[in-house]
Amino acid sequence: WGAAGHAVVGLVAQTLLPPGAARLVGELLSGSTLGDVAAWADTVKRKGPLAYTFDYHFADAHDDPPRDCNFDDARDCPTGACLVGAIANYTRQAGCTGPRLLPRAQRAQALKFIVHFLGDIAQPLHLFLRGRGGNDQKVVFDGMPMSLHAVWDTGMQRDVRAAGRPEKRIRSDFGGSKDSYAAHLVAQIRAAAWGDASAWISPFGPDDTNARGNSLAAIEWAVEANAIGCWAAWAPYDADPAQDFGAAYYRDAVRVVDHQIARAGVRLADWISRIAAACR
Ligand code: DCM
Ligand code: DCM
Ligand code: DCM
Ligand code: ZN
Ligand code: ZN
Repeated sequence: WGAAGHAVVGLVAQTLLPPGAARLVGELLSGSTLGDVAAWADTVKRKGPLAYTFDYHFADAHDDPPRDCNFDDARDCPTGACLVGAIANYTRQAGCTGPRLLPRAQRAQALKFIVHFLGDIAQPLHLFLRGRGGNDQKVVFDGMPMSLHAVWDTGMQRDVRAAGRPEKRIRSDFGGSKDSYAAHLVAQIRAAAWGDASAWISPFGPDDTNARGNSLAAIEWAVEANAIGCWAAWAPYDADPAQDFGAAYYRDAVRVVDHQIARAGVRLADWISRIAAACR
């Protein structure tokens, strides 16, 4: 997601945090909210001392979408240098279950990575090798050239960096307000618009990892987002790569964007509340 999508994931989660978890967040972030810090990880991944985190924003399924979609942790993240490994690593750094508590600044930074990566793992195109997650598929969205990846990251929502680009969902339905969009998603969650949201919570928790050190819950989320990307992102792309993606493609895919951002917000609130429970 772009900055707006990440912020909305954070805003949804912040609203759903139980009091103990909200206290931990307030302490570590010095009063900033999950919405404030959600996009930070994208600002440090390209250059500077944290450039090694670039690969942590996605996980390349070596599958063949849309004919055959699957995410296989052993095949697709063997070294842990991808989303499902990064989520385990930063969860450990932020929490209180290790041999000793890490310095506060390191825990705060780890929390900011968690907020971001639980968003990225719900963006279906972050779970595909094909076209580097759709970056190589050059398409048109409401008359503007962009990659298929950018259609999902920003085109369908709103990129605060680029006023001239589409702000489709947030602009056309929420008056340009991320807060209104987040409030709408929270209302949908509470009304069980997608069914019981507690079913989105993995039986695996922050401490559950496999032999590669990858997060078992994150692997479930990766498998799910890859399967969704198969029919929601790739099949309608291949049906007509020359279409304007702001029309029929948008109308179908934006429902999936809502669902995935809502899922990410619910999972993030639960994840942080479980981390906080181990800190008391
Ligand atoms: N992003 C951001 N701030 C930056 C760089 C990127 O908020 N300084 C967000 C908006 C982008 C998204 O990250 O659309 C995806 O990053 P990119 O496509 O540049 O890798
Ligand atoms: N922070 C951020 N984005 C914001 C506000 C704050 O990434 N919009 C980060 C910077 C710090 C942490 O949150 O690491 C706490 O911020 P501060 O100490 O400035 O309140
Ligand atoms: N990306 C991805 N899968 C890849 C490579 C990149 O999902 N295999 C994401 C990371 C950025 C965006 O795509 O958010 C832009 O990547 P790039 O800077 O490589 O064009
Ligand atoms: Zn992206
Ligand atoms: Zn990212």
